[in-house]
This record gives sequence, structure tokens and C-alpha cells, in this order.
Amino acid sequence: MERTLVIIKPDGVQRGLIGPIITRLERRGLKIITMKMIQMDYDLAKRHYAIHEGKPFYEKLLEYITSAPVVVMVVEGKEAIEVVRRTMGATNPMEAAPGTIRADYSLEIGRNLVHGSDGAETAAFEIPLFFNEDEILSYSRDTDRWIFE
Ligand code: IDP
Ligand code: MG
Repeated sequence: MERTLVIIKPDGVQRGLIGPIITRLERRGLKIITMKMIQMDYDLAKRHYAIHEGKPFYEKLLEYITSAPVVVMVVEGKEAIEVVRRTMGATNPMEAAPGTIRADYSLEIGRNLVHGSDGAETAAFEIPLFFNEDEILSYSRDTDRWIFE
């Protein structure tokens, strides 16, 4: 089982899309193992998006992600990192495949609703930025055997 960090960004919360976005993840069979609503401060945003420092969109990205509350969660499943990325769709909603969260609910790259870790190393770096290990729950679901072979 793999873990990945998912953030419903400020536009997702403001637009009332927490439910629909979580539904997309849940109905695929992914398991939410911790979740909370926070407003990211500038320092946390800088650490989370450190990899993008110096890029033209960096300052606007920090402004966007800190502008209002976000919902942050850890999602678990087989190949959860790739599954979440594919469920979200391409970074630019214009290029995202129909049926993905970004394609179905958004239009612009700077308002693309969701974040998902892009690899195992990234997930291992990002999850502890938001959660202590004791906040992450370990539980089984009776449906797991109907989701995982
Ligand atoms: P990702 O969220 O699909 O992993 P990244 O390349 O890691 O995409 O970029 C992080 C976030 O920065 C994007 O989700 C998007 O909100 C924002 N972003 C990326 N590229 C641009 C851009 O060219 N213009 C404006 N915002 C961008
Ligand atoms: Mg990324």
C-alpha cells in the first residue's frame, strides 16, 4: 500500500467542491487515513512548494495556496500516488482528460483545485509537513476485499 498527500486547494473549498472531490477519491476505492482543514501559512506553503522556487508562477502560487482554507488528507491504496494523479488529471485543466477532477470542475492552471504528491519521495517529504505520524490512522475496511484482489 502506498500513501500520498492530497490537498483540496482554496478554490475547491470556496466553490463547495470538497464533497465532490472526496467522492471521486472514495468511489475509486482509495482510503482516507487522515484529514483536516487548515489555512496554510506562508512558511508552510514555501516549504511545500520549495521545488518551484524561482519559477515565474511561484509567488502567485504561494498567494493562491495561502489565500483561504484548504482540506489536506493522506490517501492510501495500491499505487495511490499514480491513481490520485490520474484521478486529478493534468496540471493544466485545459489538457486534463474528461472525467478527471481538474477537467470536470476547472479551467485554469492557477485554479486547478487539487494537489497530489507526484512520486514516492515527494509523498514522503510532503506528508510530514502536514501530519505527525500519530495523526495518521491505520484501519481496515470490510470492503477492502471487494476493491483489492
Ligand atoms: P501539479 O500540481 O500537477 O503537481 P506542478 O507542476 O507541481 O503541478 O505545479 C504546482 C502547482 O503550481 C500547480 O498545481 C498549479 O496550481 C501551479 N502552476 C504550475 N504551473 C503553473 C503555471 O504555469 N502558471 C500558473 N500556475 C502554475
Ligand atoms: Mg507537483
